Amino acid sequence: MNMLKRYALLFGSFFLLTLPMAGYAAEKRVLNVYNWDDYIDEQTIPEFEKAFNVKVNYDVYDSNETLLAKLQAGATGFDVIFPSDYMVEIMIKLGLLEPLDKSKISNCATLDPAFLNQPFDPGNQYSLPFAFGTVGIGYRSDKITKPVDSWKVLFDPQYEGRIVMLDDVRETLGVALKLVGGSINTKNPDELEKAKEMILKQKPLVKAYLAGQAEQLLLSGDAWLVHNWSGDIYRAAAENPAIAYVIPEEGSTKFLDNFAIPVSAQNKELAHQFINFLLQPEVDARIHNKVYFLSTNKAAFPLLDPALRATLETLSPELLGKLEFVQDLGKETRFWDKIWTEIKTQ
Ligand code: SPD
Repeated sequence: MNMLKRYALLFGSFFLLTLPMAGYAAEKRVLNVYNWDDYIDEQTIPEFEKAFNVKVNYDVYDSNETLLAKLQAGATGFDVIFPSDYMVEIMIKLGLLEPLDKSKISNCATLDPAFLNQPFDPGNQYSLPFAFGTVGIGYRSDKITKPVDSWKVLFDPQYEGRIVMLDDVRETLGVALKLVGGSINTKNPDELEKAKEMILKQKPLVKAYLAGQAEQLLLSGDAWLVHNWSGDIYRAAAENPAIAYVIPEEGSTKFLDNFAIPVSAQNKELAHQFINFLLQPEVDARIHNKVYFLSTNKAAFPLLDPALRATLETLSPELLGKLEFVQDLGKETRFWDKIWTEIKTQ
């Protein structure tokens, strides 16, 4: 065999040997993330993909109930999800969440203890806090000249066609419950019936029930009064100073959205790495500066925009005392769902 043939043989065998490895390397690991609408900045996913040489499929939902329905329908694709407080509790009870291995999430040390160990997940066995917010009214101060300080304004016929309510069973019935003096976590059928009647009476005034993108209607001027999550309104207010956010005097809800890994996740190792990556203070601050919900990360707090930090100062102890977490209602949830379906279909 001459020298040339020997080299050709050697090169050929090397090529054949490395082919399967190259194929393996080309097949990237995939992480499927399912998050709330408008809950991340543009940089974090590409940075994570690059740092871990993986592909992230990122999809969004607009209610806890949609997320739950997907998981219950047997969706096995999600690796990281972001359920709120009461939904964490429901998912734990249904056996839908994987216990978190904190040894793989060293950045959880940066979390503010005030947001840890909540009643919906004592000891944070299944979830870690990601964002904190409130529910209130976003409004156009250039169109509404009266003071906006009560939920009653959302029932004023003067604003017919300019009102948007959250497409959220717990929040929208919760508004009516606050007005009839009930708790947003009531199981009392009489209170619920009264709340249903109020929301049905309000329905002809409502432009839309929306959970995502409602702030766009406020920005365009198509809606003047929007029942919504705090951060979504604060983002719109940063674009148009005529937009304001208020928590009505009757009180409202507060929420904590959390990282969690479904028990059916296909890539739990990478899911832990993703949570750890997002919990880096610089990454966390960048996300929250973009989405304008409050960070639960103590180390990220000094890196937040002063205007975002100032939104926390609006929550006086008196106001905080008027805010409730939505709680799991157990079997009674079905009465709420039945009423909500009646409202939406009438
Ligand atoms: N656009 C992000 C909205 C996040 C809202 N999560 C709130 C859940 C309240 N139960």
